[in-house]
Amino acid sequence: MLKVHFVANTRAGRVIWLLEELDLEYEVNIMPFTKEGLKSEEHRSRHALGRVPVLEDGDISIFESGAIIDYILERHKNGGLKPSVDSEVFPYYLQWYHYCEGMVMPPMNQIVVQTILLPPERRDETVLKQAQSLLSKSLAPVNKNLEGKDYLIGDFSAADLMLGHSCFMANRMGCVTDEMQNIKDYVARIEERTAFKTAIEMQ
Ligand SMILES: N[C@@H](CCC(=O)N[C@@H](CS)C(=O)NCC(=O)O)C(=O)O
Repeated sequence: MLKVHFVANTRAGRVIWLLEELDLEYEVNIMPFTKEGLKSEEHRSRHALGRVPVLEDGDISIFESGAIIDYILERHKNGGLKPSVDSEVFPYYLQWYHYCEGMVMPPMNQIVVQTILLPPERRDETVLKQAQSLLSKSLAPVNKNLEGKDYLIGDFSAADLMLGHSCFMANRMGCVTDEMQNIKDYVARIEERTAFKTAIEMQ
């Protein structure tokens, strides 16, 4: 049975969302977002940095949400939620899938560090402003791409599990401005999905 090591309100929600979309059976180890949970010897043996998500499948234990999602699609769902290699949207599927961790999440991480994780006396307003500006710039092409489309490549795909989840998080953090109406509509569409609701409500 697939087992997901999970913390609420993190990227681990992407994996639960996928498993729910595919209607696959899984177990969840819900951990608190605390040093005791994430940085325990037990969890560091699964992920040296003490992070989530981690997926176990029999003897296999892997981390990185993008790798986990692709692994599940290939090994457990025969490439479902992913266009075929010869499809005309395949290159754009890959592009948006990787744009998430490559371009959108680095400034998002910095914003979380500067507004939530660091104690107030160690926060840096300049670093925060730079990260907010970079996040806005990174989201602008996503907003443009969504013009006239329900999802990133038209039909719902695993690229939405990655980048759609980040858009949801960015919107919740107040980082999606009114000019990015396509992203706001996209997030509203995602929030209507039953599988997404299950993942986001898991505590
Ligand atoms: N690129 C990794 C990022 C993993 C990551 O940083 N996860 C965060 C939660 S969203 C975490 O576990 N943070 C705990 C910490 O920083 O101590 C992925 O996509 O899985």
